[in-house]
Amino acid sequence: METKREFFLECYKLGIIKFGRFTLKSGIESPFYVDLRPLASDPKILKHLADYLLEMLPLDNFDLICGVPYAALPMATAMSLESYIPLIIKRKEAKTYGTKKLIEGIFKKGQNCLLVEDVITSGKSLIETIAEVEQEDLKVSDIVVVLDRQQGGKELLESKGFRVHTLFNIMEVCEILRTENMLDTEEIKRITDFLAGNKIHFEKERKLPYEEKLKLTSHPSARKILEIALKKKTNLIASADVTTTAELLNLAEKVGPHIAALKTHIDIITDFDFDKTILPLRDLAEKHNFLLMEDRKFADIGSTQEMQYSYGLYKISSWADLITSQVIGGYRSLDYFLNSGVVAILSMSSEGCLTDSNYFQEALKVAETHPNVIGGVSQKSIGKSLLLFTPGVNLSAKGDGKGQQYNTPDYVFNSLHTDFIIVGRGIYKAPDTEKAALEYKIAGWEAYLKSI
Ligand code: BMP
Repeated sequence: METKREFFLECYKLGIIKFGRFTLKSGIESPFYVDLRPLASDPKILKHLADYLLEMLPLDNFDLICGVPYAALPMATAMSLESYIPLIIKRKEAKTYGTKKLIEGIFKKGQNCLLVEDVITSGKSLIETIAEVEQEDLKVSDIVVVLDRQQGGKELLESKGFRVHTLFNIMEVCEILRTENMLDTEEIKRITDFLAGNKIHFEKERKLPYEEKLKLTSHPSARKILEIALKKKTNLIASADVTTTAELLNLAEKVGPHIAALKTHIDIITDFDFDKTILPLRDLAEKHNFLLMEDRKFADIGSTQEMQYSYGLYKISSWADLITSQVIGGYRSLDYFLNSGVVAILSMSSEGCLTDSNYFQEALKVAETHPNVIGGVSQKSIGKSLLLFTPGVNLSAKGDGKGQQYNTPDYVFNSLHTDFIIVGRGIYKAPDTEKAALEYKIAGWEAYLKSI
């Protein structure tokens, strides 16, 4: 392939950028006008463009490609053909008949979709597109753009946690044209002045630091976990998905110094014995200052949940600082969880799970209003008043071959405004569990500090 500069000059010959005085859609007068649609009419250029765009991207991260209509549709198609990443098509308006679908093609909930855009200006149309794609329960982490007009759109999207990859920006192409004597310095000055006065200004939405979250909650369990996070500088919850008491206690002892809570599935312990399992576990929690979170995922009517919570072998209410519960039984089904902070399951990390956007919104309403609920488990961001617990976090794996889908700590803190990460196999399956816990603790804390 030719160099990027040579490639730009080839593209420029197709008349994609014009200099002069142009009135934009917004009514503003601009000294340049960009229209990348002609690129699609030259197959060789379109193919090279697809290659240049693909070259910049971490391709393993994407399950799907989608172009923002219309100019980026041929670009996304060409990228799909070159990379074999399946294409989906976003309509500009939903059909008013038949399926009323906004996104066409074959896709599954939870898949990560790369967005392709021709030109980015304010970033507002991309934000709308992202919302529509997310509405279908797809994820967006990366956007690739051919030309950045350098008016703040890229920065706006980055402030919201998206990775924005751009092939060219306007000042860079002006410089290429100047050295080719195709643009004079006076014109470049007009462009620089225009850009200086036409940047969009935005407030970066801030993730609330733990100190501020503490001010928003009076629930003792929420306060405890926030205080531990601040004291131990950790937002890590280790998931102890092990099947014997010995393994559970061994793991708790090793990871204890690095975690804010240990999450149990107590019903998978084959040799469970209250005195031999729970009493030493509570001692370890005391010794290393972490909470116990029982991931029971209650999902019944209130009266049954009340019994499941306090009776049977496990007597969860007597030892769990936090419990997880579905909210499928409705608001009142949560009334009996009086000794532990409830973490409501709002959406799940597994492929094809049924917690669609409507379920999520309804579940969130219950969680936000019920006094026993301190937070939610979710792969999406939630309001500031609740604590967000995000499982499906792994520093190296993308999935587990059984439907689990992983994100990195950086992604979940930046994009979702997570408060606590939940890590299972990344720690307990590691050759050195203590070292792995420390690694996740550091990665989680650094990602948190970057996000506030
Ligand atoms: P791992 O990091 O090994 O994939 O473990 C994740 C843990 O979080 C498991 O205990 C699982 O039950 C739990 N979990 C999850 O993975 N996704 C959800 O949506 C909710 C969960 O509680």
